[in-house]
Amino acid sequence: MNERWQLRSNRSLPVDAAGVSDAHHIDWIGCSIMGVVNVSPDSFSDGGLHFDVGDAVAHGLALARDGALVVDVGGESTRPGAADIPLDAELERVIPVIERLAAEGNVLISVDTRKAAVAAAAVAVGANIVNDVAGLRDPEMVAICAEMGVPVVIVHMQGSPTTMQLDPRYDDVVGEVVGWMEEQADVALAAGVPSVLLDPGLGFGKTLEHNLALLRALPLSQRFPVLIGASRKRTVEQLAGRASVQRRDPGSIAIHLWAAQRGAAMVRVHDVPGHREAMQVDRALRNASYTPG
Ligand code: HH2
Repeated sequence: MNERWQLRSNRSLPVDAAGVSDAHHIDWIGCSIMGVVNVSPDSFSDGGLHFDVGDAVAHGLALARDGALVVDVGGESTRPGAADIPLDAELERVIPVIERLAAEGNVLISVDTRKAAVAAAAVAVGANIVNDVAGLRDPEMVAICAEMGVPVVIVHMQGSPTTMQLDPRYDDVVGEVVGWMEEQADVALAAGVPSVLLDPGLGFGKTLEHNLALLRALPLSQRFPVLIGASRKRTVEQLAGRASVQRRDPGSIAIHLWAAQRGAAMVRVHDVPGHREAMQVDRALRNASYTPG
C-alpha cells in the first residue's frame, strides 16, 4: 500500500521533522509510527519508567531518532479500570516534558489527553497534535482545537476507562464505530479543526471479538486516515498467549503489520525500533523493484 497521507495544521510545525514538508503540512507515504511516552506512575506496560521529566524527554528524543514520526506524551493512564486524575496533576506531568521536547527535538509531538485545558496548555508550549481518547465528546475540546488550529486524533471509546471493559456491546461494531468517528470528524472539521486521524480505539470498550472485527474491516474509512493502537494490549495476550506485558511486542508488531498492509496511516507503539525494522522488511518484500543498497 502506498497511500499518501497528510495532516494539516494552522500553526507552525517543526519543518526539520521527518514528514513535515512545510510549516503547515505533515506528509507521509504508507504507515508511520507514533511512539508512546507515558509520564504516569500507573500505565499498564511502562508505568513509572519515564515519570521523571528528564527521563521522559530522553525517551521521546530516542523514539524520534529510532524512527517515530510523532511522539505521543500522556499523563493519565486510560487502561481499563483506571481512575480519572485531577487537572493539576496531569498538567504537572505533561507540560514540562512537552515544553522541553519541543525545544530540544525536531519531532512532532502529540498530547494524549481527554481534557481541553490540558490540550490548550500543551499546544501553547509546543504540542502539534491533540490525541483525544474520548474522541472530542467534550464540546470544549472541539472549540479549543479549532481555535488553536491543531489536528486531532479522534478515538472511539464506549463508556469511560473506569467501566468500559465491564460489558461492552454493539449490534454492528464496525458500522457503529466507523459511523461515530466519521460524524465526530465532520463536527470537528465544520467547527474549524484543520484535519483529523480516526482511531477505532482497540480495547476501549471492546472485547477481543470486537477488536478483531475492526482489524479485519481495515482500512475502515474511505474518507480519513486511520490510526491503530494495539501495542501490548490484552488483545495481544489473548491471541499470543503471553501473560507478561513485556513479552507482548512480537504480537503487537504482527497486528500493526496487518494494519499497515491494509491501509492504516499510523500505528501507536511502545517498541519503536522493533516496529520500524519490521515495517522496513515488510516494505522491501512487497516492493518488486527493491534492490539492496
Ligand atoms: N491507547 C492507549 C492510550 N492512548 N491513543 C490512541 N490514539 N490510541 C490508542 O489505542 C491508545 C491511545 C492505552 O495505552 P497506553 O498509553 O500504553 O497505556 P495507559 O493508558 O495505561 O497509559
